[in-house]
Amino acid sequence: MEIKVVANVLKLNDEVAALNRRALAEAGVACLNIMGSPGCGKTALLEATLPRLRPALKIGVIAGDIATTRDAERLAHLCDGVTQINTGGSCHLDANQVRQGLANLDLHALDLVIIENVGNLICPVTFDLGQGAKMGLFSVPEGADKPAKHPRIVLEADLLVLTKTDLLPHVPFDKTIFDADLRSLRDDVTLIETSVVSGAGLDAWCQWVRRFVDERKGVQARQVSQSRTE
Ligand SMILES: Nc1nc2c(ncn2[C@@H]2O[C@H](COP(=O)(O)OP(=O)(O)O)[C@@H](O)[C@H]2O)c(=O)[nH]1
Ligand SMILES: [Mg+2]
Ligand SMILES: [Zn+2]
Repeated sequence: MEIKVVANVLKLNDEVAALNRRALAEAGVACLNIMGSPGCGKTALLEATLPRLRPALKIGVIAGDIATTRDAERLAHLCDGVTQINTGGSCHLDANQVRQGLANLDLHALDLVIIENVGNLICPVTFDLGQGAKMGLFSVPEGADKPAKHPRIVLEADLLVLTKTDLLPHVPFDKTIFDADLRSLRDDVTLIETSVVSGAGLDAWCQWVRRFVDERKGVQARQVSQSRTE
């Protein structure tokens, strides 16, 4: 009985996620769902790179947190629209919350919506939000064993980022173990190593984002024209 209830919740979520995906496709907006533990550097990465990605890309942000509007406040002046979703205790965003967040953004004026998910590496991975790509963050001070302990994000992410590499000389972090665990889970995974302090990897991340937006818009345009001829 328990299992059936959980399955129904996820089924309903998936139906709303499909509506989100369709709304994004019709507006021609790519969407990236960023997941990582609390404090791994999700907002800091956006603060450091949104000014480089704009104005060429018009970017909206949906920030998910249990409480406060602090991330939205940090990002408001750096993007073309921001919505904060307070989950009121829930440890992940669901598709319905994102649907409300999307309704608060002027999608036709955007190229990309970035979702900063609630800081957590467990259930956010299981909730489809309608995104076109998932990105997982690990940070150096969390320790090298986190990919092995959180295999699902490694298996499902379109991009992984290792943040805070400026701290490598200062904290014990066995990069050999980190890399070996990643590769044993997924040989083909793309990993970008970043630091907002040294600036390392920020260009590579921006390049990845630009390419993702281009490719995603191409896929969406084909899907929309195909659905109109059906
Ligand atoms: N040394 C260092 N600290 C960082 C880096 N990125 C973020 N931080 C710090 O880590 C803390 C949490 O960052 P934040 O972006 O709020 O994390 P979030 O909870 O994942 O959004 C803040 O004190 C940041 O200044 C980095 O690349 N290097
Ligand atoms: Mg944040
Ligand atoms: Zn949760």
